[in-house]
Amino acid sequence: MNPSNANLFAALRDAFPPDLDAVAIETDTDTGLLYSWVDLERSTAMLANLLGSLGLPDGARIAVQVEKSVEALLLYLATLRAGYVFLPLNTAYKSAEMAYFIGNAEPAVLVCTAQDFGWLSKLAFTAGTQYVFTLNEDRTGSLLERAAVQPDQHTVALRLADELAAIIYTSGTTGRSKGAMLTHGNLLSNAQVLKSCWGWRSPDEGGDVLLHALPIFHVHGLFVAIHGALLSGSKMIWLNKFDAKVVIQRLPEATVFMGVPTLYSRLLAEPGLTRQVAAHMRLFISGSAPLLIETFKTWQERTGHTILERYGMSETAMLTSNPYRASSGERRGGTVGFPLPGVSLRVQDDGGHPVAVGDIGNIEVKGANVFKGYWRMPEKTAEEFTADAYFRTGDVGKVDAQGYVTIVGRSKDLIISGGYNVYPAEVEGYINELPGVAESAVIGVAHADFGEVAVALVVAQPGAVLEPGQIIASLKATLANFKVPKQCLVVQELPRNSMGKVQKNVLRAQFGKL
Ligand code: MLC
Ligand code: AMP
Repeated sequence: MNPSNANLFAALRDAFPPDLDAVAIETDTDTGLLYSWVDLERSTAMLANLLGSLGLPDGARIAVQVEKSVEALLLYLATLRAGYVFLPLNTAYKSAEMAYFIGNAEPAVLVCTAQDFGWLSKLAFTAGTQYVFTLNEDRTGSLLERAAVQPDQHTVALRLADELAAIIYTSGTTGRSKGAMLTHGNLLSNAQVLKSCWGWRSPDEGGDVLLHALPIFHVHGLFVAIHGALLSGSKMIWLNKFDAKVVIQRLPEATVFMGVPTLYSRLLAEPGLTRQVAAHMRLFISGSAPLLIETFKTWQERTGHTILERYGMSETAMLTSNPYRASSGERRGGTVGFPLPGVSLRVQDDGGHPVAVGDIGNIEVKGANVFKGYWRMPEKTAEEFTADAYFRTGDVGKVDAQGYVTIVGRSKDLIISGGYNVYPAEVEGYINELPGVAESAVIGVAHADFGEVAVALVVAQPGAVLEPGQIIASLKATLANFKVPKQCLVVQELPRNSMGKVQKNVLRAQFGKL
């Protein structure tokens, strides 16, 4: 490797194990495909050569909205390798959301499924995208056809640590999504810290096997899980979709599993989850949303394993983690552990002063993992950083005398549903545009499966009659399904404070038990 090359791919490839013919990824499709490390090397070279042949400008964005597949992962790695910027998009996003992302990011290349090619290519070409390729879950499509005729050797593009590797869109508090710009340095530094903190084992240390069941268009499945496995030369068992029964079936072959809390509660609902099937496991990690203490305890009782909970976000990758090694402390349920090495984390009051140990305040962070800013939103970026360069996470929490961090809430109006973020402001914006709607408020309500789900309270315009089922159906046609309120209620008015602001706490108290 060129030591001056800070390209994340170079570091990941450097960690490939000596036996390149060994299995790197095993899928769980009916065909049970095996990909060796040589396959990863050659296929990312071919895809990177394809991207390189297109004459794209430096910093070009490669937007990708495809179903999860190993080939989608290869495309991510090839984008890094070629030095372009990866822009993954949730497959749940519909046309209005996609129009915004494409218009805002102006990707040079879009990769989508053949099924969506018609409408998405029209949208992309109108926005100035030069190339639209297709990639389907069954490995068909123009992307792989075009890559198949490319050479299988490729020199990794030279990148500096502060050059962009990926843009991850996070929904916006004001309804506008913001693209978090993550650099090669952000991602690599975080991956290296997690490799050491979570004790990832290279093949000569006995090896790890990651059972990968998360989507790969967000930080958790794409960065935390995949970088961990690749940086330690570990094999992955690759599931395109989460299915509790299949996860339990494959657990005896795995050593590491990562999930959002919904995955853990769905696994607990399966009688097949026993100590015996989990006996070979080294580590269960949870994050992206609060893990209920009941889930933490029941998991311990059923499997004999203590889930390690960690905390992070799209803008920062991982920030804190419960200890992996007993010598560093116990894994404490209800907490997200200690700040990771290299992360400075502080709790401030609304006036920007530190709170006393154990007191609640706003969590602010600094470190090599913290993103470069929001794509083309310098004012928004400036707002989210303090004068001394700490990033305001929007999470509210406390740090106890031993240093354990607990997240107690959020100052940002955000609902986390099954590990996906739903910004009420965005959903309200869509509801308010529907005929007959005067105004609306979207709140988060506790839910046994998703932890929290969105519920809408809607006020009709004078004389209008609103049909809740119709409102939900209209939203389903335009918005990603996970953002659509699971319930909609028509109310006479919304409670407001003296400033005229809707009092969501009052609504949560009134409707929170729905
Ligand atoms: C699916 N639905 C959801 C939903 N997922 N609704 C609310 N919240 C969700 N998360 C909808 C479906 O569209 C469907 O609607 C209905 O709910 C039932 O769906 P399902 O079949 O039960 O869902 P399933 O496909 O099994 O998906 C559930 C899930 C998935 C939990 C497996 O949501 C998931 O993979 N979540 C993980 C998200 C994740 O990776 N987050 C990490 C973000 S990174 P209908 O109307 O059709 O019935 C991050 C940073 C960090 O946060 O710290 O990690
Ligand atoms: P995202 O923008 O999708 O990356 O979501 C990041 C947000 O998820 C954080 O700001 C937190 O609010 C939340 N989050 C992540 N991990 C945890 C956790 N372990 N406990 C509580 N909240 C979490």
